[in-house]
Amino acid sequence: MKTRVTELLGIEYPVIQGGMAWVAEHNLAAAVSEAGGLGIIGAGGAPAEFVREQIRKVKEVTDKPFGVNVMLMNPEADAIAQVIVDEGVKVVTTGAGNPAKYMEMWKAAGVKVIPVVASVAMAKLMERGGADAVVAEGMESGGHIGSTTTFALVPQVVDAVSIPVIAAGGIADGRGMAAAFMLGAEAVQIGTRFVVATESIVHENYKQQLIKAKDIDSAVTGMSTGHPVRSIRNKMTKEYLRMEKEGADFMELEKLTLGSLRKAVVEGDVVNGTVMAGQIAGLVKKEQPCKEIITEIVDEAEKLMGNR
Ligand code: TUI
Repeated sequence: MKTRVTELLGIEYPVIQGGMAWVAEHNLAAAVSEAGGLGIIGAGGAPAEFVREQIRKVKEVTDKPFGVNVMLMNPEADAIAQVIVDEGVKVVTTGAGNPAKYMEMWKAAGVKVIPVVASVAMAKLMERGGADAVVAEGMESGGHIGSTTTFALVPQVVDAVSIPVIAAGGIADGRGMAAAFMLGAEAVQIGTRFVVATESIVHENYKQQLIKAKDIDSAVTGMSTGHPVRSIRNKMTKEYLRMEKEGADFMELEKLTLGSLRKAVVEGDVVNGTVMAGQIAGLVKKEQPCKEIITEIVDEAEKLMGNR
């Protein structure tokens, strides 16, 4: 399954792990890279020095390529951008904003830059700015989302840019991967299925919540604040949506979700915490090692695409 993305990144399979805040730490990233995909450390809202330690820990266990995701709303994004250069990280993905101001320093350091985008306009802007590829992420995804579905977004982005496109949002098996390739994608980014990987350090309650989730069990909060976030419906999302309907202001809503992702991922509070997950959670049925997840997905996709 060689594509421009496997060539660009020097990886065996065109499977990239989502840069999920709190979830995508060194154990998961190293396991995905060791399995032949591209593991990603999700910097999320973490301090720059924490990200540096995570990078060093991945390097201790694997020589394979891995990347770092910079969540651009992090107040420490500038410092993290520098840590990436200092530590010789080869691949960066970005989310929740426009990485233009870091492009020059990253390109000068030989870092491959792959912004996550949710629109054609943003994809074109990133290509003009020197991006090596883009992740086109549909609103089926967990976490911070745009408003277009993967099925509509990916082919439109593919037609609009000449750099490789990586599809994300609603992909968790070989059927999804094959479908993404039919739309013109040259790799897939997968989040939700890796959350329940054996190597994922996410609290057991969080994993079970995803494993038992059905197709309609997620909700999108934050539409009114301009920061829509998809997570599994629970007491927190119900309260949030009720407050939004009543016209609560930004600060009031912020209070409800401050530290709430950590609460779910680390403490296992899946009632009051934010259990970010994609709409595809209903397809994710069991915990498996990253190697098994990747092999299963790639084998199934290859069969469907008639490669073997
Ligand atoms: O970034 C993500 N997903 C995320 S980030 C995150 S951490 C967080 N936690 C609570 C509230 C908000 C964030 C959890 N999940 N995906 C990539 C993505 N990027 N989706 C959408 C976008 C995006 C949105 C607007 C990219 C660019 C953009 O442009 C804005 C601009 O500056 O023009």
